[in-house]
Amino acid sequence: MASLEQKREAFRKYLESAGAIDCLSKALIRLYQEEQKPEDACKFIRQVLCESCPTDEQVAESMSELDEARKRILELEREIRGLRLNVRRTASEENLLLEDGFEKLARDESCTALLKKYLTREVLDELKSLKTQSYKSTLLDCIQSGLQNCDSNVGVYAADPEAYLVFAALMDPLIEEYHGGFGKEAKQPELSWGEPEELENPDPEGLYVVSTRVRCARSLENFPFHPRMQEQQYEDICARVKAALEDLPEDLTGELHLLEALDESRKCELEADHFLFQQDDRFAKAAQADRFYPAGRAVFLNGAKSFIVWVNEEDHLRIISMQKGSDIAQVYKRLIAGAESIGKHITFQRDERLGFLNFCPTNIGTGMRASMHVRLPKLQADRPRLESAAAEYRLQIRGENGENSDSCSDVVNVSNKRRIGLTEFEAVKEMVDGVKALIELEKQLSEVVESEPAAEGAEPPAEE
Ligand code: CIR
Repeated sequence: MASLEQKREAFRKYLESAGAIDCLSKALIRLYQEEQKPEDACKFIRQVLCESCPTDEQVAESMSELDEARKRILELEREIRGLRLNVRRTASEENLLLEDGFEKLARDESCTALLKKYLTREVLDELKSLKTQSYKSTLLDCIQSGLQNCDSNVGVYAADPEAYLVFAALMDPLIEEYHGGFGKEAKQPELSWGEPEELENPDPEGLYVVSTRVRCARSLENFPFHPRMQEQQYEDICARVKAALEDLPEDLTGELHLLEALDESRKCELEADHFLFQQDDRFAKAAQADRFYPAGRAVFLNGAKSFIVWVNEEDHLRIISMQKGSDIAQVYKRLIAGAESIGKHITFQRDERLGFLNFCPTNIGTGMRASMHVRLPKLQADRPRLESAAAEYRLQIRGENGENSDSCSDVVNVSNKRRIGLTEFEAVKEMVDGVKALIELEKQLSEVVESEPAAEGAEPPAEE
């Protein structure tokens, strides 16, 4: 085995024969010869050894070129995304898809979508070659979700605000049926919040109602809806909303979280608390609600998490007020304060006849959905009774976890079904009166009224 001495000698020989000693000596001699000894001797030696090493200035210049190149790559990637998503079908491709979709709906006997009911052969022929002037939206842009999903309830989304007028032959009867009567001659009343204190708490003892929520959908003027949105428009909306949220009344102030900047742990936290909107709605996805996602998507939360704003989810804006318990007056007052404050900075899209215009025809007029999570075990066990009571009081019943969720717990989500043809106050009152009636019915069905307060349930989910 070689001794340390022998190993050293072998290494010295290697350095000599490989020219390393010469090279290092030259560098040291150069340093020796320098009259003005450099402050950084190592840097001097490095530069002598590597004659082609870049100077500090050259490195700085390369770094800035790299920065520019990175920016350009991002710009080009953005341009490619835009080009890809903006490829338009030819008229004949569009026609073929409409005809195929129409046939598919006709063949599907289980399909109960309003789209199927109102897209008659005559209506299809009347609308199939029309386009909105503002954004060149077509019939297919509006019905692509319903054609892909035969199990839709409605199946239609407006591709831009003008679509409600251009495709009125389909939209009008569908709106009339969904909202339980809003005929061609009907006109949405002026915005009227009414007096929140006049709303009676339907469960003052806190025995049935777990949580209360009121939301309104709003769109910004001069923007289309998802199918015709561009990446920049999502960002512009978000910037406008951000500026408006900076002027909220003090008790509503909070933080806007951009989805693209949200780190995973914060995202999970918000998701777990149900404050973050979900991206798994296949109906909205098929209507292209995920275009350029996550561009411009954001969630605002006040400190108490009782005032929330969703930006560029299904609608440009969802303004939400919610809390545990059944104090509807307080929840509604907060909603009004938030919506009014945002409305000072943003002009919302509103039509003379149809009121506030939003992506889904179920969310126009007031755009309001007031809801309560109510513990109704007896009624939940007697679905026909629950459903007939819901129809009588113009309510929509959903599962505890929002739309398209079946309720397998005792808690049901009760909301006003119609959003157009009544004032904002009336929409909320419709829900409150309905909840009161359902509680009465539940009491009748129960021999013993449970005495344990229901209000200690989980955080109310921020369903759409
Ligand atoms: C459907 O037709 O079933 C879906 N497009 C959802 C309709 C109503 N809900 C909504 O817009 N949030």
